[in-house]
Amino acid sequence: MTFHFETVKDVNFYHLVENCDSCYEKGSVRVYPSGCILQKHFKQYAMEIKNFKVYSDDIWVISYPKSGTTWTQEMVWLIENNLDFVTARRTLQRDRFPFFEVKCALLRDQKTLHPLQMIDCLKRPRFIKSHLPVDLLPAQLWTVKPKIIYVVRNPKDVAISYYYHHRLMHGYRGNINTFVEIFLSGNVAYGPYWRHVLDFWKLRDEPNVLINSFEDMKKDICSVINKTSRFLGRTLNEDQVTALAQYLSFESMKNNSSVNFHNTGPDNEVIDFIRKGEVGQAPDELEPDLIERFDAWSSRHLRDTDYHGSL
Ligand code: PPS
Repeated sequence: MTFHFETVKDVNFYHLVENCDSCYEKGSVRVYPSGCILQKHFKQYAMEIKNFKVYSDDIWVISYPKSGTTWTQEMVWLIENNLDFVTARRTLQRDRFPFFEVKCALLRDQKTLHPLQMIDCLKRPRFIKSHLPVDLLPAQLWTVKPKIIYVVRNPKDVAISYYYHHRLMHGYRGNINTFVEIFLSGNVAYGPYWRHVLDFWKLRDEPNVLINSFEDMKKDICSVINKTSRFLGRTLNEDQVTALAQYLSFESMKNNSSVNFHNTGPDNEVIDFIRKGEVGQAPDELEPDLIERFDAWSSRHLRDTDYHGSL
């Protein structure tokens, strides 16, 4: 596998550089083949990530950003840790289930000796979150074959959630319609949505891959808990499933400081990380014309595919 790095020069990407306080910088790179957009220091870690040592008892939760990652991580961690709700509430999720590439691709942290070392040295079994697309992930994921749970969410809700995330985390000063246009062009962090999702969709029959959807979790969390437990080789009784479903409810997660936090956006609005958690937010958030173009964009990308996940 060889990577090709291209400096992102698009005007709408520069809109994000100028209107965000973090995450976007001049010199950010688009990494091919998938076109994933990451900060320029990713170049020095791309091969190390590709060669990163994977263990068969690792558990990876992978997604395009804002697809229900945190929700899935909490479900998976609790299934694997005998429903230890006390430790889950007491310990920040990012310490129990760290974000693999965050310091290699997004934040620069001078204090860290080596950004992958912390992940490398995690107590096993390791719980690892990533938003990297298939082509940038460690190659051993496909030879050692640890359990991977990929979560998808319909792209309009992803784009809307990503907009609020940019206000919360990066002080984004632009408006939602502008942001969604940039999302459609693939010029946001992590790049093109459909490439990310479809590359994983092709792997859905791999025995070590489970694809869940945000929409199924909303509709029937107990079924998703059962399906995920079976995939992980665990059995939960009915009372345990009910208790976990309660812990994973939107209200409960919103009131849980190991996963939720809030910040003030650029217009002094208070934004929670666990913000709204709904399916089908587009009619309240986007202009009808943009929704139409969004749907046409999805149809174009899904032509000649057998995708029947979140739409
Ligand atoms: S991140 O930053 O990429 O890791 O974000 P991610 O965790 O993937 O997605 C955040 C969105 O998931 C929603 N969420 C939930 N919805 C319903 N129920 C529960 N329990 C829940 N937990 C997280 C969260 O609110 C974000 O979606 P939006 O639409 O912004 O509310």
